[in-house]
Amino acid sequence: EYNREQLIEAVSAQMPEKRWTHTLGVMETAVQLARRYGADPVKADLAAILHDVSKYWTIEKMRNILVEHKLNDELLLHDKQLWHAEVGAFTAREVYGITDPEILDAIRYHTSGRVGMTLLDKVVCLADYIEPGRDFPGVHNLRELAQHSLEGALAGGFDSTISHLIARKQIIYPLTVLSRNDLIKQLE
Ligand code: DGI
Ligand code: FE
Ligand code: FE
Ligand code: FE
Repeated sequence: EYNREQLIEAVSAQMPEKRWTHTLGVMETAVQLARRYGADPVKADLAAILHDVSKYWTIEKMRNILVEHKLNDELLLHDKQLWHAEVGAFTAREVYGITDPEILDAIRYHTSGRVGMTLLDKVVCLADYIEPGRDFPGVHNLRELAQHSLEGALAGGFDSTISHLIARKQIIYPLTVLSRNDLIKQLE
């Protein structure tokens, strides 16, 4: 069993310093958003600590875990950038002993989102977009929007990802689009 300090030590050792700084930003922002919107800040903090734990693992290691443990195999047909979320949730459970399904799902869906995102899913996914170290076109606007609309800001985050992928002629994982559409519906 890992306490919070041990978890931080173990997770930070698996990524370059810059990615750990990003993780610290996601932790801070996720806790703030959780307080604002009524999610559990302790769960938000834990999900944030672990969300990118597998981000710098080799493609082979991630592929092996996805195949060997029969995790979402549709992911294997899509961009490797998507794999660390599913592998991260698996690792949080199997290596770090996280059993809370809400925390595991927030890690699992932090990149693609999903239809019917929980409050915790939204908080972690939005924190990943707007943490203080992020810099992409429109991020200032999203930070403002995040003060009063969780779904509005998150939909804006997905719009930015999708626009970026389209501009670069990349394949969009269908769940990313479904998640974005679901958030737009929630805003109507
Ligand atoms: O891990 P982070 O960089 O903090 O952020 P993330 O997990 O939200 O996104 C990781 C990468 O995944 C990012 O470069 C954008 C990419 N991505 C997100 N959705 C899709 C995607 N790539 C493809 N090809 N398709 C998607 O739907
Ligand atoms: Fe990520
Ligand atoms: Fe994200
Ligand atoms: Fe991240």
